[in-house]
Amino acid sequence: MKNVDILSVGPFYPPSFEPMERDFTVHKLWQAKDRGALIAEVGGRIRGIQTTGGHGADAKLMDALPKLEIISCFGVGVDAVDLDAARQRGVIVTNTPDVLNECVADLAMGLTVATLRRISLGDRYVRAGSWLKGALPLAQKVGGKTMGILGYGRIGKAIAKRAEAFGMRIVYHGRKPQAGVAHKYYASLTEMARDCDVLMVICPGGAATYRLVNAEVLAALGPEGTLINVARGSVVDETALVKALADGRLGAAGLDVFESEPKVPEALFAMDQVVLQPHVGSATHETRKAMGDLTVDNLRAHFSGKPVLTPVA
Ligand code: 8YV
Repeated sequence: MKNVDILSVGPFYPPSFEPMERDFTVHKLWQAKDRGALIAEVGGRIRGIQTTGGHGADAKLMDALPKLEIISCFGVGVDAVDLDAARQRGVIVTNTPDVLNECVADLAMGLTVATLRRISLGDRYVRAGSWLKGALPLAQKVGGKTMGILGYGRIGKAIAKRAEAFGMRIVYHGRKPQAGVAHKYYASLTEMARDCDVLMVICPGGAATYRLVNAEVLAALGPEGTLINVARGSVVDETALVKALADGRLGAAGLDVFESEPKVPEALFAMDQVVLQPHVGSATHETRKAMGDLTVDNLRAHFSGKPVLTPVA
C-alpha cells in the first residue's frame, strides 16, 4: 500500500504511527513549516486523512484533496470532523469506539472519587506541610450518592458499572429512554440535575450538545452538587460554570476537558473544590495503542478493498 498517500493531520501513539508509515506514504501536516505549501504539493495525490479527535478535518481541507476517500480519526469523538462535508463528498469517516471505554470510565470514576474526597487537595495539603498545623476539613462520602449520567452510551454504561460498585445510584438523561435499562430516565436534564449529587457528562460534543449544561442546569445541581466532565468542553457553558463555582452556587467540579483546551480558565486554578486534568481520559499506553492500531487498521481495510472496521454512522 506504499502507493497510497495519506495526510497525517495530527500525531498519535508512536508505536502505532510507525507501522502506518511503513505501510503507506505518509505526509505529516503537523511537521510542515508551511502547511499550505505541503497541501499544494501533495494534495492532488492524497487518498486518506489520518486525524485525531482534537485536530479533526474541515471542509476546506477536504476541498484541497480531490482524491480523498477516507478520514480515519484517532479518537471516538468526531465533533471536530465536518461529517456533513465528508458525506457530501462521499468520504468515509472512521473513529475508535469501544477500545477506550474502560480507560475513560476509570478516569471518570477517579475524578468522581477525587473530587468528592478532595484527593488532590489532600495531596497539596501534605506537600505544603499544612498537616502539621491541623487536619484537612472533612469531605463527602461517595457511596449512597446519586450519579446522573448525561449520555448513557457505551462509555456511560462503563462508568455506571464502576459507580454502582462504589454504592452509587444511577439515573440518566439522553435524547430518549433506552430499552432494557433499569435505571430511571429523565426527559429533562435540569430535573435530573436537581435530583442527583453528581452530574457526569459523557455525551458526544458538537452542535447538538453545545452548552447543554448551562447556568440553569448548574443551578439545579446546586451548592451540594458536583459536575464531572470527561466528554467535551463545549457541552458545558464554561463561563457559567466558573461563575457558579466562584459564587458557591455549584459545589465542586472534576474536569478533564475544556472549551479552548489546552487553555483553562485561570479562575479555576485557585479553587480547592475543583480537580483539573489535561484531557487524559484515554491516555494510557494500552488504550492509546489499541486506538492507534484501530486507526491504521481502518486505513488498511479500506485500501485493501475491504469494509472499514468502525465507520461513523
Ligand atoms: C483523545 C478523545 O484524547 O476519543 C476521544 O474522543 O477525546 C480522546 O480519546 C483524542 O481523540 C485525541 O485527540
